[in-house]
Amino acid sequence: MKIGITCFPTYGGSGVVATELGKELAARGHEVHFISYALPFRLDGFHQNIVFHEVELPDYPLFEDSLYSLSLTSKMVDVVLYDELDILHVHYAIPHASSAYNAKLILNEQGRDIKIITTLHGTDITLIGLDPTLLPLVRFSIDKSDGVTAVSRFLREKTLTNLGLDREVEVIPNFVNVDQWRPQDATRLREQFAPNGEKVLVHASNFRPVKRVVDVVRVFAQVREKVPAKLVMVGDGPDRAEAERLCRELEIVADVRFLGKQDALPEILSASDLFLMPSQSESFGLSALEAMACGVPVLSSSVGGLPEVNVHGTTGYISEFGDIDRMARYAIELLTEPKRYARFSAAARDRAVKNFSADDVVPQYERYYAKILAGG
Ligand code: GMT
Repeated sequence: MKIGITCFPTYGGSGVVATELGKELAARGHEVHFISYALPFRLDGFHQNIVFHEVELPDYPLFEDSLYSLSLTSKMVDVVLYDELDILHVHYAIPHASSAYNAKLILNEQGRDIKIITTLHGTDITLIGLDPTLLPLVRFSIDKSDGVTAVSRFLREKTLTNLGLDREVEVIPNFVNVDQWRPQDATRLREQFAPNGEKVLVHASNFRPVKRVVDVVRVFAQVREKVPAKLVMVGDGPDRAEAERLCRELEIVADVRFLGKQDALPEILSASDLFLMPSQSESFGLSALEAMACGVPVLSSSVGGLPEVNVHGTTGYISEFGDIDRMARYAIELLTEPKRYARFSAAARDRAVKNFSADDVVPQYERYYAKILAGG
């Protein structure tokens, strides 16, 4: 099959999922064409069967705002025609679904049919997609997609209710390559993080307000009073400065390391004991799944699709969003009971392998492509 994939190329779960899907599809013999304004950051190295098409923007003084969504449409038309794509699969509805629908209209005029699949990831439905400046277009372009998938049952329900849609939305969960994301020997890194054998708590995100990184610091501060522990913060974003300020205020700077953006996440996770995800909104929680695949239990909030990933009392614990005391209690419980911890760690890895491995989930996309191409 020849598949065009459009996603945001920068840091962010939807771009990660799209890129990993493209790599997995290419490894299965499909021809994959990425169409975006920059090379997706996880598309490192050379990959057989993968081509990247950069969307160039017109440079004209009259256009004060970016015309990206229009240039994207034009590039989609070109790639569909000249690389003879079978399907266009866009990740994150805004603006990709409407760009793809415009491309479909243009191609139809030329007697060329192209099927469009839109995968919904989260805030395209739960937040920015509801903004009155975008809502009519988001609703229309999702409705006009030949196929629509959502990364969790929660997001499927939100799509239908928030947008008032009555259409089929297939749930295909996010996935991990469980050979790459697995417990590794990270003894040396652990010694660096925790030279005196302290427990290591870890958080990884884009530090946007929705991730509640300040809650991460507050939970850690409580845990540290009962258990010798260190906190490792991976990623960067608008709330990093506030989290750093809070560490200074709480006088825990010596026990917290802000690493910024990092590539070696499987190793960092393998050197950690507990992953914290106290988010305010999360349609799935891909980084929680990555932690689980590395055998790291997750302490998360109960919002959105998180309970579909993290099973309370088995792979970690779930608390009401904002309930810092409860999260800290759960963390202390797990970190001080070695037998229970070992059970949770094994169950986290087991759940990732059995429910969310690329080998199981990618064929779900392949079957869905086939169904849509057959007019289903
Ligand atoms: O929707 C967003 O905020 C952006 C998106 C992204 O690109 O990071 O994140 C969403 O998609 C991820 C991949 O499917 C999910 O794991 C995240 O839970 C989801 N974020 C939110 O729902 C806030």
